[in-house]
Amino acid sequence: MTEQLAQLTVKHYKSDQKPIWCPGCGDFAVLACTHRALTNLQLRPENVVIVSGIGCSSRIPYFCKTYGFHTLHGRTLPVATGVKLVNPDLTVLAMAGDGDLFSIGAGHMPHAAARNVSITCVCMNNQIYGLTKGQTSPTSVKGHTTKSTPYGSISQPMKPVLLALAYGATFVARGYSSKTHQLADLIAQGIKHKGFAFIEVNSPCTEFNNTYDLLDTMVEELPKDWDTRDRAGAMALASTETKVHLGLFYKEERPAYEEMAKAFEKNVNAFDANAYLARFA
Ligand SMILES: Cc1ncc(C[n+]2csc(CCOP(=O)(O)OP(=O)(O)O)c2C)c(N)n1
Ligand code: SF4
Repeated sequence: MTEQLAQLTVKHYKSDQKPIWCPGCGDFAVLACTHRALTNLQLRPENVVIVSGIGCSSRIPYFCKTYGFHTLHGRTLPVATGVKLVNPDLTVLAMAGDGDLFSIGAGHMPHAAARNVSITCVCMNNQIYGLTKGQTSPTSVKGHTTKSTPYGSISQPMKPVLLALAYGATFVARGYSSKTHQLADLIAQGIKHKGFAFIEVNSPCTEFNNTYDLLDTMVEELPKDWDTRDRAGAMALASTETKVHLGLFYKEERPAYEEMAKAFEKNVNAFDANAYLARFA
């Protein structure tokens, strides 16, 4: 007789740790939406791993009653990739800040996306380094004045959605902490997606870069008839947009890395190392 599993509710995914973010921090909404997405998908908490780096946003695993891995600054994606490859049955989320993913960890995004490992990567973009008290990050706007750029940032801001598309991610979306229904839905879609799913979330830092009022005037839904199969069109929009478009930019079905690696396993097991090395003797 198959055991009937109890219906899971949000409380099954919430840990007993109280988030210690500042009041109004956008990351509260990302956490709530993650709980909601997992609940909507009825994923068993013991089959979910949330991997993070270092940063305010990277505290997320503490507040989830799933498995969690608070790793090193910038190393979110390689650790998440390892977890997924060792046990492809697990649902793996990689959740980190814009600094973690696009400064010190920037070398990992292209590989995770090109390989198409089934990881849901959520970038909590507050356009600042929150944890270290508000320095300029790779996504800070030009002219942004912080302790690290007292005369204003002179760099062009990186565009996470554009980069994810250019790197070959097969699911690319953007949400906003103030639009929680949409955000929970995008995270759930990302989890269901086979392959690398990237979701940029505009998640304001109320302490060092409170952009809620500005974002409220800038966000706009992608057009209803938006073609989510058009990578070039999505890249054109992401590189030229003056609004902050929300929704699913792009989605494509492509074999996932963990599946391809599995198919390769039998060759590895049949591999005769001695015979191979003898060829070079
Ligand atoms: C190897 C290493 N370099 C630098 C730091 C210092 N550091 C900790 S968090 C952080 C940046 C945080 O910004 P972000 O990743 O955007 O996350 P947020 O705090 O804004 O959520 C930095 C530079 C570190 N912990 N480890
Ligand atoms: S410093 Fe900013 S990012 Fe960090 S918890 Fe406070 S509001 Fe959130």
